Parts: sequence; structure tokens; C-alpha cells
Amino acid sequence: EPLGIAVIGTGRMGADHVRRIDRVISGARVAAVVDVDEERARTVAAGVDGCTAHTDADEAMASPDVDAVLIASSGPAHEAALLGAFARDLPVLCEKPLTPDAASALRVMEAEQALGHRRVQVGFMRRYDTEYVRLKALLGTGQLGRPLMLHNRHRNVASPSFFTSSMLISDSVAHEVDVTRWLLGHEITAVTVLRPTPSSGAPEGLRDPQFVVLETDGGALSDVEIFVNCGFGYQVQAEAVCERGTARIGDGHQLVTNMAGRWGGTIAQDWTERFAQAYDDEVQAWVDATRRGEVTGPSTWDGYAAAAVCEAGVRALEQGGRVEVDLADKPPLYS
Ligand code: NAD
Ligand code: ISE
Repeated sequence: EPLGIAVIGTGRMGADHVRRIDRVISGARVAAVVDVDEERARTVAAGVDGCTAHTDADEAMASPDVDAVLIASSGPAHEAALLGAFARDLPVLCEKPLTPDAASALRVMEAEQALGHRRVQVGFMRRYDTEYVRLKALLGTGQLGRPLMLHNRHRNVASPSFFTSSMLISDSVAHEVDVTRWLLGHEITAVTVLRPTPSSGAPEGLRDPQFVVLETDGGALSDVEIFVNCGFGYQVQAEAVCERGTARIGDGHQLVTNMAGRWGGTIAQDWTERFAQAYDDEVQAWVDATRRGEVTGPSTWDGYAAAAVCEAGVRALEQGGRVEVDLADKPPLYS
């Protein structure tokens, strides 16, 4: 029997996950979709055999056909959906960010602890990208020595109209926060955000780009250029500088052409293109683990830690200077 999944939120990511579950991965089917926009939910459900459309997540989760929940609604809607899934003890794959701030992430973490077992995989899908996986494996061999610094670049073609200056941190740099914690196995202790004069290509009032410095409890530094209106492409790059060498991913050189006195290639235009393989492997890993009765991948603790670091980052953006991260103790459930 395939795992029956309810997908909550059928916007850009939700609709793509529905397509992925329906047509790409194995062992699961989309049993229900939910969106506050009824028309959107109906349109997406119409393309999937045996899928029902709902505007109320609880109603969908109550269906006997639903065994697990994929949350892809907007960040502020995640907490209610997570608590609803916990009430029915359903396994969850929750898109990043777990929740938009540390207090709500802490509430979710407390609710999961009250269940007594992990139920959530957080959608930090870069952990499933083959390039990041190879970088982590290389660092793990110790051949390069101890990592000293990470240099990250995160560029989007254009930001959506609702994007605010703090979302460059909480929505975008959230990925580098997770990648830094995961690659290094360190917690982030302090954040500094530097702000060059905004690009004339950015919407009026948006502080874009920003330069973020993360300090870790292992004594490493991780810097992030975040530029969400670069105009030319979607680029995510990372370089680890270690004691005996460096390693870099994200150059996107799978195909290099030579023509008319020039060499070159194409640049992905958005995350669905650049990280297609990562999303496929992330959702397949979640389905496989769920069918085995296990929970793997980024945890609620990882979602909470990212939220706490991003909250410090937003304060650093607003007030300037270096802001220390206020992190709760790690509960035994996540160790
Ligand atoms: P979107 O605005 O396209 O879609 C969000 C959908 O959620 C909309 O259809 C909206 O009507 C619906 N919605 C809002 N509140 C709801 C509620 N209470 N119940 C049900 N539906 C509700 O946004 P998106 O770009 O698809 O982003 C969705 C999530 O995915 C966000 O958490 C975002 O951060 C995340 N995301 C992750 C990645 C990644 O690389 N992993 C990329 C983009 C977005
Ligand atoms: C978006 O929500 C994502 O998660 C993308 O991966 C990221 O590149 C983008 O900046 C975010 O807004």
C-alpha cells in the first residue's frame, strides 16, 4: 500500500511536491491537498487520481486515506499545521522554515517532545543535494584538515513582491545557517550583518544584497553573500577553507560549450531547477523512512536552531553590530 500523503499548501512548492509524489518518487500517493485558496486546491487535486481537495487541514488529516503530511504552506501557517499533525500523531515533512521565529519553533519542539518521539523532517533539502553531500563526505574524511571558514554565495534572480529585508535572512540565509551547522557539526553562536548600498535593481527600500558572518562554537567562520535580485540567475555556491586545502561546490559547470570565440554554459534560473535532484531525494528519503516507521533527516531541533540564528540575524540587520544567538539546551529527544 502506498503511503497516503496530504499536501498542505498548493502554491509553487506544494504543487511541485504534488507532481513529484504523483510522478517521480515511489511508495507514496497524494491522497489530499489543502489550500486556503479553494480554487488552487481544486485545480491541483484535479490532476491527481483519487485526490480530494480541502480548505481545512484538519478535515484532510482526519481522512482515513491520509497517513502522513507534507506542509508547504507559507511559513506563518506551519505551526498550526504541525500541531494539527501531532494531534493525530502523523509523520510530517515540513518545508523550511520550520516556523518564522524562535518562540514558535520552541513551542513546536515542546509539542513533539510531549508526543515522546520524533515526527518531523524539516525541508532543509540542501542536505540531499549531491554536491553538498560530496562536500560533507570529503570534510568527514579529514583529508583537508579542520575546516576554518566557509564562503557561501546565495543569489536569486528576483525577489517576490512580499519579500522584506529581514526575509533575506529568515527565508534565504536560513539555508546557509542549516548548511553551516550540518557541514561543520557546530552550533552558530553569533551573527553580524553588513549592508552595502542596495542594488538599484532591488525593489525600493529592500536591503539587498547583505553580507552575513556566522560564528560557530567550533571556532569557525561562515560568511554568506545573499543577493536576491541579482537578475542573471539562481546561484548557490559554497567553499570550505580547511587547514590543508579547500573544496568548492555550486559552479554549475556540468556542460561547458565552446563556440564563436567564447566558452560558457547556462545558469539555472530558480531553485526548482538547481535543486530538482535534492527535492526528489529529500521526499523519497522521507517516504522510505516513514514506511519503515523511522524519522530521519533534519529534525525539529535543526528547525529551531535555524530559527534562533535567523532571529539573531534579523536583530543584527536592524540594529547593526554583532548579535549573540540565544539557544535553548538541546533536548535528549534530538541527541
Ligand atoms: P506560495 O505562496 O507559492 O504558496 C503557499 C501556499 O500556501 C499558497 O497557495 C497559500 O494560499 C497557501 N496557504 C497559506 N496559508 C495556508 C493555510 N493556513 N492552510 C493551507 N494553505 C495555506 O509559497 P511557496 O514559494 O510555495 O513557499 C511555501 C513554503 O515552501 C514556504 O515555507 C517557503 O519558505 C518554502 N520554500 C522552500 C524552498 C526550498 O528551497 N526548500 C523554496 C521555496 C519555498
Ligand atoms: C526560498 O524560500 C527558498 O527556500 C530558496 O531556496 C531560496 O533560494 C530563496 O531565497 C527563498 O526565498
